[in-house]
Amino acid sequence: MHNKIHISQMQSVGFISDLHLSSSDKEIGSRLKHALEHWALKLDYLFILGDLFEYWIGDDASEQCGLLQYEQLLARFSSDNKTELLIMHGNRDFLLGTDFCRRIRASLIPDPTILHYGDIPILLAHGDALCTDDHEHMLTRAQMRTKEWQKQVLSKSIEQRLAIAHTARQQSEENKRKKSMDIMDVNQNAVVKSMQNHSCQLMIHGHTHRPAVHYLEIEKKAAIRIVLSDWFDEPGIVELRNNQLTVLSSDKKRTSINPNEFKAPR
Ligand SMILES: [Mn+2]
Repeated sequence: MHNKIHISQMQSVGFISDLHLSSSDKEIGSRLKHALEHWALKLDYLFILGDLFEYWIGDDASEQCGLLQYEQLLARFSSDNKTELLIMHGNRDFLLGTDFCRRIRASLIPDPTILHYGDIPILLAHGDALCTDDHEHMLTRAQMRTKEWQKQVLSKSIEQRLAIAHTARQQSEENKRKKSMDIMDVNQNAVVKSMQNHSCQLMIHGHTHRPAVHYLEIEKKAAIRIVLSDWFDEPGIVELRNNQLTVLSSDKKRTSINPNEFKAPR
């Protein structure tokens, strides 16, 4: 998996994340179908920056989890259109694997990935790795991302894995109630460090479900962090086209950003 992607400024890119598709929610599925058929088909690249699914227990279990419908929707989209699909793991669907990606003709990209839009580097991440104040999440995350843990879990039966996912989701809901809002947001220092490490003045991520455009200063230069919206009420979409970044925020206002103002510091 390469963490650098180069594209020209002539090309168009879409960014989405946090759809949390599940068998029980048909509305987000229709929202995705509509977005694919009316918006995404006009793009050169569509980046899905994590948590496409509410949970994913292995590429062999999508039918049992009632997720085959979405898989087929994405597979059809890929075969009917020239848009390239790129998928990043979220903290819910980090078990998405190469089989799934082959079936929907997508490329799995690492978290983080640097998208070079001409000479503008854009840092793409799911966002949960930046929530460093949530020590519990960071510990679980580190454990679950090891090859050993994943191998062990994937060797269990689908029924056993479903039970594990069920418990994990219950625990996550309980933790969310107990933890303060601040703890579950990104840590500012972690954001700045990550952007500095990758020499990016522009970042796009999801995960926190707090859509916003944050202006900051890094290396004494203007920097910007765009947080993608979830899809619970409506599609959260960011588009990069003709040297213009457009955020369709949850209150339906469009924010336009000139990415050239956020070139690399050096
Ligand atoms: Mn997430």
